[in-house]
Amino acid sequence: MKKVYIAVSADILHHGHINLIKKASEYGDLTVGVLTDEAIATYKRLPVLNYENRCEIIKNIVGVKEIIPQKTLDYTENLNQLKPDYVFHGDDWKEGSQSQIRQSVIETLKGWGGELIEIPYTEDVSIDQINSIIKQSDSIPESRRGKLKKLLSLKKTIRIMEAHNGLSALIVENTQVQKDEKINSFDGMWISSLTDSTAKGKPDIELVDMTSRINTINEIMEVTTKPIILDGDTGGLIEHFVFNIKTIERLGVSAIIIEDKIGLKKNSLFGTEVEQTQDSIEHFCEKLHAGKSALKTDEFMIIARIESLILKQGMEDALSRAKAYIKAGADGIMIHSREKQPDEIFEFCDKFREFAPEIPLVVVPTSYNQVYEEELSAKGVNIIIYANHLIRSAYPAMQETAKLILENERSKEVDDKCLSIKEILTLIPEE
Ligand code: SPV
Ligand code: MG
Repeated sequence: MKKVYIAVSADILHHGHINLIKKASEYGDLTVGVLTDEAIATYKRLPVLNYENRCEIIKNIVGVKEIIPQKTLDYTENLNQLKPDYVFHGDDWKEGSQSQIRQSVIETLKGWGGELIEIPYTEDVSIDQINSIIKQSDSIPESRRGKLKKLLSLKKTIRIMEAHNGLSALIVENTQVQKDEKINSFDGMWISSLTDSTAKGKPDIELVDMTSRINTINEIMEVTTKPIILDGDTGGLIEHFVFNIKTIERLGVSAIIIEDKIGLKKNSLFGTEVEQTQDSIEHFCEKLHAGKSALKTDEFMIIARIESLILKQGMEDALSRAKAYIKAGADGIMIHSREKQPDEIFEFCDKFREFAPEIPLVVVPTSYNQVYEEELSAKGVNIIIYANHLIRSAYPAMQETAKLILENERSKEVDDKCLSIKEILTLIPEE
């Protein structure tokens, strides 16, 4: 009997899958690789059904002989293990984001003379329509709030990008690139105080008030589904924080990060060039504890941000604060640095993991940006935030366009720097 292999996520199952299974099983004993929750989360939204449920469905379909987990989008590991005579897939992956994965399947099969058989994609399946229905329910606060915790349970390290309005959030939501045998995308959004303030032409000194921040959150929430982490600055007065946190939680935000500074807050990347005061451990712990007590769900996370390295207070101070903040109820720790080298961040990570093996650890590699995500991940970092890059890249592009128009006294010269009129008109679909 020949061996046949297909891989499916089976989160949305339709007659196209049944057709594929039927055809594949006619060629021999069919093994189905079911993509794990983690594998699905690396390239699209979190699965609606978990791995066990999806396996239960697949193994009861006529023609399926065996199921095995497929841990990545890439087939290589399973193919090398099984050495199937045939792999079946719909012909829809010849182009687009999965074409590299297809290529590696073809190469791997060559190792033992296996063959890839592609059957015509079942045209009348409107996956887009099904996805858009899921997307609508995915964006409501109740389904959105818990997504960050869920992602953290599935992936060792997640990648977050700043968004400061609906349009930048759509870029975070939808941008994907194919990289080797993976599809890279962002896992969620950071609503930065710096970029939210800058977009409004205001300095990053807690001047943009909570009502305005909530408007930004709502604008972003309305058009996206990925989890949101709010930069909560210092969290403000404890008496105000306990109210604000309930509002933020109710909106469907997944986490707030508050920093241990007090008084007039300035951006951390100024470091000690400007006057900034670190909060006392006792007072900040009181804030964390009060915040945690005010929450209504266990989905929402309060992450404590330590400014000791920014303010040159030393590693020991940073570590003892981390211990105290965890004890006060923090669901995670963010450690910030403005050094050009990652050494102090790496040292913190190593020492932190000695006493907090499970607590989510967040970093913002803006100044030490030569470091790859994989290196941070190996140091035990769970959340990597790109805190300001969309607005920082948009500004020079807009300024250049403005200058070119002034220089030329017409706009023809900026044509190739702009979306065409057709593109801008259709960028945001009407439904
Ligand atoms: C922000 O994005 O507003 C932050 C991160 O707080 S940083 O600008 O690096 O302080
Ligand atoms: Mg900030």
